[in-house]
Amino acid sequence: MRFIHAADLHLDSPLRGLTRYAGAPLERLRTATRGALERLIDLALAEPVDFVLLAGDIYDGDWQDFHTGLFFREQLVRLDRAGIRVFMVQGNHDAQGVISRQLTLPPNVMVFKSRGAHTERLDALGVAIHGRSFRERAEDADLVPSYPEAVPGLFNIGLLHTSLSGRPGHDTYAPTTVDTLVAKGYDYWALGHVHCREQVLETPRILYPGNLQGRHANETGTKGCELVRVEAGHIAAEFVPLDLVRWHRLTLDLTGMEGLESVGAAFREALAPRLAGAGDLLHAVRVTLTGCTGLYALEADRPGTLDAAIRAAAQDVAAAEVWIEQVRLDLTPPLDRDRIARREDAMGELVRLVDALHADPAALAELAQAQLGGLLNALPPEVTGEEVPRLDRGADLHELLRAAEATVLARLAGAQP
Ligand SMILES: [Mn+2]
Repeated sequence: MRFIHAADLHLDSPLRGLTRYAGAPLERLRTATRGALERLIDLALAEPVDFVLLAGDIYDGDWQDFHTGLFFREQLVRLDRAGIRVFMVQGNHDAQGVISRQLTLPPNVMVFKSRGAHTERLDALGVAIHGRSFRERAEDADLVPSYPEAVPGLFNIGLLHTSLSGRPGHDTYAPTTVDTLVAKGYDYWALGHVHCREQVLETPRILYPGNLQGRHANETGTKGCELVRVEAGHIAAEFVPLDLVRWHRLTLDLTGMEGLESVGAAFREALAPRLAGAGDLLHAVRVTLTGCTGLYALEADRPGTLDAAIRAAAQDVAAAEVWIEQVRLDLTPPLDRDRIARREDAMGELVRLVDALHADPAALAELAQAQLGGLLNALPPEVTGEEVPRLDRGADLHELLRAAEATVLARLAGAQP
């Protein structure tokens, strides 16, 4: 018996904030969630598997129009023609109360109801599948107590969208505990909701496959589904990558580097191991440059220099297609702050002022509001995503202040004989 366990397809998930990057491969990013689903269906047909489990968040939210639903349906029809059944639950993103339009799904597809959990028996395969959908986005109750008891003699699978007892970066929905799941006596808990693949427990198998396709720089690494084989109650599973765009975060320490060539070389060296074995992928990379380097002065003098150096290095990568989503700078200039603070010139005055502001959060907040409040309020919503510093967050203000100091110090240092 073979089946596929996938979750969190988030079909047609909008490209939050990406449109602001000139030269972004928008079409490939936009269609990636669909392409990953096509690959999932290709895999199901090629094996072929006996059935496919989808553990919620098929959709990212209510459809803009019928195209999203029709695309999903079209892929299900391919499985229907091959006699492969699909069992699915709805999660917080595609709960019944969230999706306003309706389509009748092909006869091979079974969507578990939200009214209560129930069981689908596949006696020929010796399988019982238990599941329950979300009625509304905010499902606060533990759904597991409503799940039926395990059917003796069958391989029991629980299909559930849940945050378990909480996962960083994921909202709490249908919370439950590992102990509660284990106590049900099922053989396999096919979970959804957490976008990072995680095997929670080996026996019984409790697993999040992660989402099918990463959607932004917070969803890094290989994405795909779980291909599960069961023989005489024994589980042998493998993770199968299905993503078309793979997100990476690279942090490069430039400490001691003086030339732009060494920055490019360091980038290519750090990226190389991430590119192995995936030739047709687009790699989307967010780069953060850290460390103490004299290159800071070059960047302060000609802003954009380091960003361009990284993009140039990406052009030279022949082994794969690489797109630099963003280059973030978290550099410190090679200056002795303590010594500068004792000086009687403009640099010394600046460092003392900055120290005073770091020590007086109220004054810092007031200054930031006066200098930046109007600007931040005027930014269009596509710019003010999670990445924009928030004036009501002290940590962000200290970060801004450190960056401002570094820029001004670099300029002052550059202006000195
Ligand atoms: Mn999700």
